[in-house]
Amino acid sequence: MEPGLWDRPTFAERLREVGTRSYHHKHPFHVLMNEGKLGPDAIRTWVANRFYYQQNIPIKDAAIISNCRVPEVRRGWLHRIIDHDGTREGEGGIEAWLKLGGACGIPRSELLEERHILPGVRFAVDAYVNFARTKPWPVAVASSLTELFAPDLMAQRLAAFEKHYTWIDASGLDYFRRRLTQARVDSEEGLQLTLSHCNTRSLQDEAVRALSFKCDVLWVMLDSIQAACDNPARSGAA
Ligand code: AHQ
Repeated sequence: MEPGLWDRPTFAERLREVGTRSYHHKHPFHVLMNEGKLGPDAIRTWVANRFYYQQNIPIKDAAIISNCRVPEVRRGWLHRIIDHDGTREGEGGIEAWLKLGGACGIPRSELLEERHILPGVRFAVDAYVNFARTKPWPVAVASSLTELFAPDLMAQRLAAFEKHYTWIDASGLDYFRRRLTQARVDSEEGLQLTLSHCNTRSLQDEAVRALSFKCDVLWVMLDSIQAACDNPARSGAA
């Protein structure tokens, strides 16, 4: 074994430490959301800006596939594009997010025109897509491992929306219900790929840095959204 190379349990622990420390479940905006303390405008600003993230997930995943020369890995990763784009018009996670927008009173056209996207959100999401385009595919896979921490957050969020945000039609929450299980499946798949294909200490270190970078992407998106909610006049996003 290469000197300094972490064994799988140690490598997995190093990755989990990043999320435990830096995942956006701790962000003040999510804390307020899960405590039911956000008003409708704040929820709508979050939904409208997160839509830009959702739209770009399949673009990011296609970038990973385009950089990967292992057919078995490409076959396994392909479902992520279909999960978001569906197999036909009106299906998939992006469509479910449009329905969430509609349930919050955001016209579909406004989401699709990216009418409310904040500069900080656009820059963070574009940085994530460019990261996936330019890094070795196992490192880009590692950046998706923020989803190891998503199921607990999704469960908290779903409970909070059902309890505190009853002005949003419950059918709009289908996306979160779907992610409860999908995030667990996807993150386990991503973890095994990372543990197997980041097979030098240098790639292991890059994978840990990739996960930290992605935690920053998610964190700064919420910083931008919270700042816009605190200063709606200046942001022009509401
Ligand atoms: O809805 C989310 C999603 O589809 C994905 C894909 C994955 C990736 O490839 O980076 N990450 C991710 C996430 C989704 N939802 C976020 C949320 O808080 O609702 C969490 C986010 C993630 O944990 O990376």
